[in-house]
Amino acid sequence: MISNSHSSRAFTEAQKYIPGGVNSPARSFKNTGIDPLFIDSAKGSKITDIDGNTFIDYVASWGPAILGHAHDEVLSALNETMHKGISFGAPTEIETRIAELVTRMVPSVDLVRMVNSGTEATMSAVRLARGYTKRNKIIKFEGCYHGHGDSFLIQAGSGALTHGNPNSPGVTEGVAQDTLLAKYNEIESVESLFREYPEDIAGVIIEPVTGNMGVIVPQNGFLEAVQKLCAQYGALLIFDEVMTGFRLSSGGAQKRFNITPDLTCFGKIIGGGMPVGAYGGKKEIMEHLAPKGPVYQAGTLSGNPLAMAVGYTTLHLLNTHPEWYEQLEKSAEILEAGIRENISAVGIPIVFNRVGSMFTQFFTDHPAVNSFTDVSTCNIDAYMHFFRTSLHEGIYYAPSQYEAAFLGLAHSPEDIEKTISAHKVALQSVKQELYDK
Ligand code: KE4
Repeated sequence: MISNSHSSRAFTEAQKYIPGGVNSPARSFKNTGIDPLFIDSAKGSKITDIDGNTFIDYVASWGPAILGHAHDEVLSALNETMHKGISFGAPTEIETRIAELVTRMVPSVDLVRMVNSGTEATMSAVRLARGYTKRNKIIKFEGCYHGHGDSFLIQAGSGALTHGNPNSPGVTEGVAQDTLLAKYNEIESVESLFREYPEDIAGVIIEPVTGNMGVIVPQNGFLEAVQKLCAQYGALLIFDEVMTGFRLSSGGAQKRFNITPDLTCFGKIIGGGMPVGAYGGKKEIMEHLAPKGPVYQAGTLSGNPLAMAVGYTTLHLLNTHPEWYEQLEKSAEILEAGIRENISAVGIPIVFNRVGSMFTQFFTDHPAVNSFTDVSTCNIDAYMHFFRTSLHEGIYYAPSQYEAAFLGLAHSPEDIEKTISAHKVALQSVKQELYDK
């Protein structure tokens, strides 16, 4: 076990003032058997906790840190901007620059509105879809997570799934009745909802590659079939690219899969780690937003200049270095090959899913993991033992089986080599503790 006395003390202190001692349940390390690590600093691919333990980081702030932590050019952009003031509550030109860049990187986006989180982006996109179509219902998929907006906390993934409350108390019947549930990679489940509610569905919101029940890859033609149903019934296709945006390519999953949604939600990378979300899409739809149109959405700190400076610099670097996505792909292929070699060498049942630089190791003897039902076959004890042993070996994965791991541009060949050897040690420990007994 790692030495974590300072984190434990800090956790005890935090719980006096913060519910559960954390400002987001996903970081609570619940069910891991250890107290959450309190972080002191991070640079590049490494993160260091207040006990002085340094880890190779695959959480990457849950996705934003694709450039690596505390990137020098990002820090200098922040430093330059902050001396001019922090927030004005008035438009600034950096907001226009990042908006223009987003429309260039993601061609399906004619207009984009900045908000402060992925949740705000998805909540607002759904309100816009309802206002534009004058319909009430939305379709989401079991196990997908779109933030903590009431409409989404129905069979939600990520922390809601990890902590066993996929249907959160506090969400009223009135709201829940307008959220219809489909099954990821099962197009029949979408078809039957459209047949049941042919004129009531405002939109279908989907993670084009899921990350919040672990990484699940859309199977042959699934996304295209969803898009076709949306067009057929007059519903909007909303891609939640909070996690996949600017990660799976410079234009996100929609560029990788060559699919054009009506609306796209962003978060994480678009802010480079600062609190930024955004949603955008066709001009004809987006112009229904206030002050241009009647659908209201607002925010004191939306487009905050510091956040925009960090987000713009992050996107600008990614956009001017397309070769970096090839580098990410190559690194991820090397990591995958090492992990798969360990899995067969150690001989415990694991399904490894990866798209680009996001991946999940599902501790299940199921032959494949392509659905929420498949995910439910995972051995959580095995994952948690893997997680704890990996920490001991200096590797920081998500404290949940239902999350993605993220490779970044700062992960060096040496980091990957160390990750593969640590991975083997962790698998051997899992085998010894949970399979050989
Ligand atoms: P935020 O409100 O947390 O910025 O974004 C919500 C959100 C929306 N859509 C997708 C696809 C997401 O993955 C998220 C947030 N992801 C989780 C991790 N899987 C955030 C971690 C947390 O809740 O602390």
